[in-house]
Amino acid sequence: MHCPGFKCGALLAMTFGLVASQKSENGITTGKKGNATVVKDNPDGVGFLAVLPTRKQFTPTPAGPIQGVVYAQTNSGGTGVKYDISFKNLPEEGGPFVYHIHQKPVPSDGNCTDTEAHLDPFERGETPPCDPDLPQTCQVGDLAGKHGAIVTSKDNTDFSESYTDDFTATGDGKSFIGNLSVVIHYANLTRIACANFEEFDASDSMNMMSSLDDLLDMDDSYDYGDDGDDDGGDDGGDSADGNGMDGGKYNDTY
Ligand SMILES: *[C@@H]1O[C@H](CO)[C@@H](O)[C@H](O)[C@H]1NC(C)=O
Ligand SMILES: *[C@@H]1O[C@H](CO)[C@@H](O)[C@H](O)[C@H]1NC(C)=O
Ligand SMILES: *[C@@H]1O[C@H](CO)[C@@H](O)[C@H](O)[C@H]1NC(C)=O
Ligand SMILES: *[C@@H]1O[C@H](CO)[C@@H](O)[C@H](O)[C@H]1NC(C)=O
Ligand SMILES: [Cu+2]
Repeated sequence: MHCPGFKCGALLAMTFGLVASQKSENGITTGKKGNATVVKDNPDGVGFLAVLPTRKQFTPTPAGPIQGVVYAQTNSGGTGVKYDISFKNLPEEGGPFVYHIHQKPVPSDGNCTDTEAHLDPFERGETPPCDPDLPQTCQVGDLAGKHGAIVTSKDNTDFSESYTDDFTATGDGKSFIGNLSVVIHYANLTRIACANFEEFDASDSMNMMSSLDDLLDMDDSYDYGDDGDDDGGDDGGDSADGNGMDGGKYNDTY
């Protein structure tokens, strides 16, 4: 093809725009940077633990803070990451609850909004929702989308699950989770609670799922009964800035 330089540039930009579009020909939505890649070189023996704050949470829920851990460790053989998840005291209503790895850590004031959007290095975006049958087309951080949302009932407000996710990384790289955070949301996406991953070695002894209770016991300040029988609101008095976090104000869209 023959054309003056600046026109070729425009043509190239248009072509690139088309190639980089999120829709593939068969109607499957993928990231602007393609499908997520399977991470095969996760370093042996590396694990990260996120522990939800036991005394208060970003958006107060009627029964008091969700207690829980997400433990993420290199899967055997180095391909993918094994997740062991246990949440207790989820709200009875407002689900199915979703949870994700977000792209920023939680700041020291515990503000879940500041974790920003999901870990999404392939720029896949929010819509349409993740198809769990094609996890490589989903946002890397969309754990609930790929592995299932959380359903609770009056009789069961606990959740535990283990699975392997092939697309997250415990070593360096764009899908690295180690300095990031986990956020739990109501079905309407309001952020309820969040926690940072911290490096944690459980390879010696612990079975993470059975150690949740031990972990919570280790926190001497754990005493959620105090808040459980009040009006369910955040009683500003235990908030350092007296500013009380009112969940209704944070209608985040991630
Ligand atoms: C992404 O994966 C889907 C499902 O396997 C496939 O149809 C699509 O062509 C892939 N897209 C890219 C850009 O590799
Ligand atoms: C989101 O859902 C929760 C639980 O049902 C509710 O309390 C809250 O008001 C809802 N927020 C919005 C913005 O709809
Ligand atoms: C998180 O780690 C990645 C990879 O090491 C690095 O590129 C990124 O800057 C880190 N982000 C923060 C907020 O520390
Ligand atoms: C949390 O952070 C957001 C965004 O930075 C801010 O608008 C909001 O006021 C903060 N909430 C609290 C309770 O500090
Ligand atoms: Cu999220």
